[in-house]
Amino acid sequence: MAAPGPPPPFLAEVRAALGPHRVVTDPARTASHAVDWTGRFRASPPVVVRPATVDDVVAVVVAAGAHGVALVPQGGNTGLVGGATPLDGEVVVDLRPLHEVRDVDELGGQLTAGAGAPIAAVQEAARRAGWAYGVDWAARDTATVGGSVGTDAGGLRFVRHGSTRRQLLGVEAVLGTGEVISHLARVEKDNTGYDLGGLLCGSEGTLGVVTAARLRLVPPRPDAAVALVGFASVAAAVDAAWAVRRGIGGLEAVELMTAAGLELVCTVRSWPAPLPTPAPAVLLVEVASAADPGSVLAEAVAGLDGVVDAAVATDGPRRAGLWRYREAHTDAIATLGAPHKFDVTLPATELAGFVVDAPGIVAAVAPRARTWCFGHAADGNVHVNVTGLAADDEVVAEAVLGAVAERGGSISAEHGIGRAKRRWVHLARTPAELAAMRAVKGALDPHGICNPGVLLP
Ligand code: 2HG
Ligand code: ZN
Repeated sequence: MAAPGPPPPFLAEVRAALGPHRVVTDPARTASHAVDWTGRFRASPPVVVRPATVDDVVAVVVAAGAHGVALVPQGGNTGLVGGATPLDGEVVVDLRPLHEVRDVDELGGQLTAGAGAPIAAVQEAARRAGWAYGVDWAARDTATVGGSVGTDAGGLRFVRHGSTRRQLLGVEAVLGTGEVISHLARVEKDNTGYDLGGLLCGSEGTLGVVTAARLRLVPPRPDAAVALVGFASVAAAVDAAWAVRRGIGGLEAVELMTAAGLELVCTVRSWPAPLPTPAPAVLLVEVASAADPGSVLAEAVAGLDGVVDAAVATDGPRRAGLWRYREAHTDAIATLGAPHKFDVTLPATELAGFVVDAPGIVAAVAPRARTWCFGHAADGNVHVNVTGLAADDEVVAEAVLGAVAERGGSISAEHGIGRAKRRWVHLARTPAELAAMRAVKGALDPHGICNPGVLLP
């Protein structure tokens, strides 16, 4: 049965404040907001509000508090854990109209981006100012700053720059109370009290609606080299990721792929195999050192154990040509049906064993499912994707997340908890930690209207 929609007085108040065209109820126009990127989480077409200003967001939150209407903030809707899907009849707050990138500080390397700005727009604004933005992933053209802050997105360059939280100098947000906190100051070093931006980062919309972020930029590194390195075993590739992390200065990325994933990508895209010699696992390594990164990389690869083949690219198009094998994984896997996604992190000593064991852990409880492992090897973060499961299957999550916890890992590296992993949060946080989170939520979202279906069990 479809969840009931928001009460008419709420709609009337929001229409009066935002203008009627900013409250969309036509199912033909709202259906795309009802399903997450994977297609696994599907709701009835929701009511979608499209605030154009921070005051609009305040009006929505205040009306929601008064009428007990739950809200789900949404940006590019590229999330992978059902964290922005209105499964319980929540009103979707579409933040894409707030997409302005402004107040670029060319000298200090900072800018302010509206929650609806795509990551690629931030990267482009940074480039025009002579800087770069340190967070990047394949969905960059669609994924937004608000979603990146909401999930504390990590991405492909975490090993170099850390996750979104590390880029965040402050946020502007409408808390669940309806109050606006705005810290978009231009200073970089500032330890005045609680880090409210850091707290909202990764809170998945459960404390308020982030409307803008002040972001730190990083020096550009146009001279880079990328290597694809084939290894004789998955364990050798993972071990090499740690050796690379310790041994190479100027490391930008270390990405793990397996033979199965690469074969799927090549089949779906009709691409040739990336390396002439077949290898059970391949690492993509990017280096951007000041002098001659190609030589630095070639020398480092020559010193690694278990290498069966390697290709190094230094010019932009060939580097992009190697990267596309990694970036195409998510889309290629999606062609097999809605995947279940587990973005887990393992301690360094456990990563290789876990990646080797993962297909067996899945097969033991779901013999017909297929398991795809890839990810950010030098962060200890592997993406375990499982296809061929019913949307509501929980047996595989229980097995995979349980195995991760047993090995001292975390069940959420960068996609957030959302709906998909909510039942298993206790594997990664103690009762005292969860109680502290609930206390924070109670203070900042006293009416319980901010994305109540996610994160906290
Ligand atoms: C990536 O690293 C993203 O490409 C998506 O985090 C991972 O599709 C996935 O599971
Ligand atoms: Zn990732």
